[in-house]
Amino acid sequence: PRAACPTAEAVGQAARGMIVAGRLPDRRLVPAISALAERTGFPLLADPTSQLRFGPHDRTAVITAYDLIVRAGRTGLAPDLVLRFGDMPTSKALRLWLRRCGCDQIVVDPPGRWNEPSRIAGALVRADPEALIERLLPLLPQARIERSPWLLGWSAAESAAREAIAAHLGGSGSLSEPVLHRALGRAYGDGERALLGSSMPIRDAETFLEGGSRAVTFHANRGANGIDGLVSTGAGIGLGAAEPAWIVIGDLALAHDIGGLALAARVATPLRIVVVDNGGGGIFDFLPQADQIESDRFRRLFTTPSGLDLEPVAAAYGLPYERVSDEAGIAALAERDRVLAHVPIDRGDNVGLHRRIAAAVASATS
Ligand SMILES: Cc1ncc(C[n+]2csc(CCOP(=O)(O)OP(=O)(O)O)c2C)c(N)n1
Repeated sequence: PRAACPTAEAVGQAARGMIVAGRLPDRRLVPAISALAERTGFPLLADPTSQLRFGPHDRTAVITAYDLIVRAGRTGLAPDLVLRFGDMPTSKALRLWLRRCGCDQIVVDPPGRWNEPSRIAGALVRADPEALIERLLPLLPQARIERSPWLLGWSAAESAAREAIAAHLGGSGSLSEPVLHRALGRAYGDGERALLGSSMPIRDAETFLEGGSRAVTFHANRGANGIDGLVSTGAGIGLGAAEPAWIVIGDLALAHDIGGLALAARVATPLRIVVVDNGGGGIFDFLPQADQIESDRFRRLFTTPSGLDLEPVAAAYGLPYERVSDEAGIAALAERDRVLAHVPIDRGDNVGLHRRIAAAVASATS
């Protein structure tokens, strides 16, 4: 007989199990994790950088709008077991919600990694995730709770949230950051790479990227030095993979690695640099100090816009420049081999728009 496997026991006994997948460096684990979701009937909350949101694999259990769904706080969606792969997803709302729900959490952490900064896991499984899943699958009953009210509840919340977002963004004229990421999600091609910058691209991608059947690989570089070197990193990602790459970054991140444009202009692989020019760091408008400091001072101390004129910057490095102001312009970037796409965004309504969308999702999912 096979040795007992505590993870298989916990998964087999869970009535409301959930898989949470954060950043994984490549697409290697996609078949295994999606097979596990299929076998268990667990909803699969997938950060874009988990690589599970996009691809030809079975995506029926994939939940993309979890940040807004958990903010809405509907009861009945709380799990009794969480099985987590990769980093903790970016969403702070998800992190807090998982902490509050008090359920059992198993974090699968390959040796040499530390993916559990929240310190809420009941168990850390030090194993290669692929090997662990291979071991688990034959021990689990076939689709134990497939099409159960539990999974259907999550799928219904996902559809309702996506519809509420679409209804809200439908009539948008100019490009807002949510609309931009939705459009980018439709433009990324099969086999392409996308590097998502901090602060807002990684967050807005997490909330507004719908899934798709194209195998796109997402990268991010978060943390204390998260906005340094992103142009060079993106150029290196495309070159190393020998695949077309997108770099989606804010105006400040571009300023931090402006010298990287010299490399970006010369790499052999197609490279599309999308600069979300919202006049400095976008996240700060969401923080409490935004209303507590006089606006000029707030701009000088927190948002710190670069003030760069991007057209001559692109010209100086020999990069084709394009100013993009609508969704069709974003779609057209997929045809370009090399471009610095400048997307001016009016930051004035950004926080309000995010809050209205959250409210629309809350009423659609409650
Ligand atoms: C080297 C470095 N400096 C500062 C930070 C803190 N930080 C994270 S996001 C951010 C703002 C980035 O602004 P921008 O590139 O314009 O993107 P946006 O926030 O508008 O999405 C800052 C200052 C960091 N992560 N790395």
